[in-house]
Amino acid sequence: MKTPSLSILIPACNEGGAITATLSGIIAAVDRHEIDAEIVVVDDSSDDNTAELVERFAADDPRVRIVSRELPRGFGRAVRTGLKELSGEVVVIAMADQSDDPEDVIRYYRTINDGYDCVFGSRFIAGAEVLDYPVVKRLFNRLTNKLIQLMFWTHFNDLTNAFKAYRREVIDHCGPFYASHFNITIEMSLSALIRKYRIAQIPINWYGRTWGSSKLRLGQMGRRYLCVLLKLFFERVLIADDIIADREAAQKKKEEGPQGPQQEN
Ligand SMILES: Nc1nc2c(ncn2[C@@H]2O[C@H](COP(=O)(O)OP(=O)(O)OP(=O)(O)O)[C@@H](O)[C@H]2O)c(=O)[nH]1
Ligand SMILES: [Mg+2]
Repeated sequence: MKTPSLSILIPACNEGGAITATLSGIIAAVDRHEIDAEIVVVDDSSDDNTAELVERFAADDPRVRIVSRELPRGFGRAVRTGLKELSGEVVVIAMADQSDDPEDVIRYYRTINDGYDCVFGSRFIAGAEVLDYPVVKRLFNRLTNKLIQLMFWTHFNDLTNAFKAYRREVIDHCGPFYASHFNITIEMSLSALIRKYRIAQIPINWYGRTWGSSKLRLGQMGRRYLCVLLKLFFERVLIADDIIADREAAQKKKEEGPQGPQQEN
C-alpha cells in the first residue's frame, strides 16, 4: 500500500458516543482537501462499543484502522503504541471526543508542509474559539502552562494540549517516550522545544464534550507532569548543547542521504 502523507493518531477509551462522528468529521475534511491520510485509533480495552464502532467504520474505509491495547490503560501508552503503527511523514495526534476541529488537522498539515517541524495549536491566542471549557480545568491549565513558560522560557502557551502535529523525524529523534498518561504530551512537545526544532503556534478551536466523561484526573496527574517537567528542565539547563548537537548531526545525515557526504573531485 502507498505511504500516506498524513497520519492521524486517535487514542480512544470509552468514546462510543463520539468516535463515529469524530472519524466522519476527519475523513470528510481530508476528502475535502484531497489529502492522502491514514487514521489509527488506539482503543484501550474500552468497556463500551468503541472498538466495535471503529471496526465497523474501518470495514467501509480502509484508511481507518484500529489497534487494540490490553490493560493497563493510559493515554501515553496508547500514543506510544499508535506511533509505532503510523507510516506518514506528518503525524497529528487528535482526540476521539470531537473536541478538536477537523479543519485544524488540515491547517496543521499545511503548516508542516510550509516548512515547520511541529505545530502546536493554542486555545489561548487570538483567533481561537473555545466552547464550554470547564472552569477548574482552565485554571489548572493556565497555571501549569504559565509554569512551563517560565521554566522553558517560551512563548508557547498551550503545551499541555495533546492535539499537536509533528514531522515524523522529530518523533523518531526525540523518542523513545516513556510517559504513560497525559504527561506524554509535554514529554513530546518539550523534547522538540529543547532541541530547537522549528515550531509554529497557531490558533485552534476546542469544543467541550457533549457526551461521556473526562478521563483526565487532575489530582493524579500532578506528580506525573512534574516528573517530566523536571527531567526535561534539567536536560535543557545542563545538557542542551549535547542534545542539540545530536539533532544537528541527525539532520545533516538525513540531508546527505544514504550515500553519505558527496565527494568533490
Ligand atoms: N487509548 C486511550 N485513550 C484515552 C485514555 N484516556 C483518555 N483517552 C482519550 O484521550 C482523549 C482525551 O481524553 P479526555 O477524557 O477527553 O480528556 P480531556 O479532554 O482532558 O477531558 P474533557 O474536558 O472531558 O474532554 C479522548 O479521546 C479519550 O478517549 C486512555 O487511557 N487510553
Ligand atoms: Mg476531551
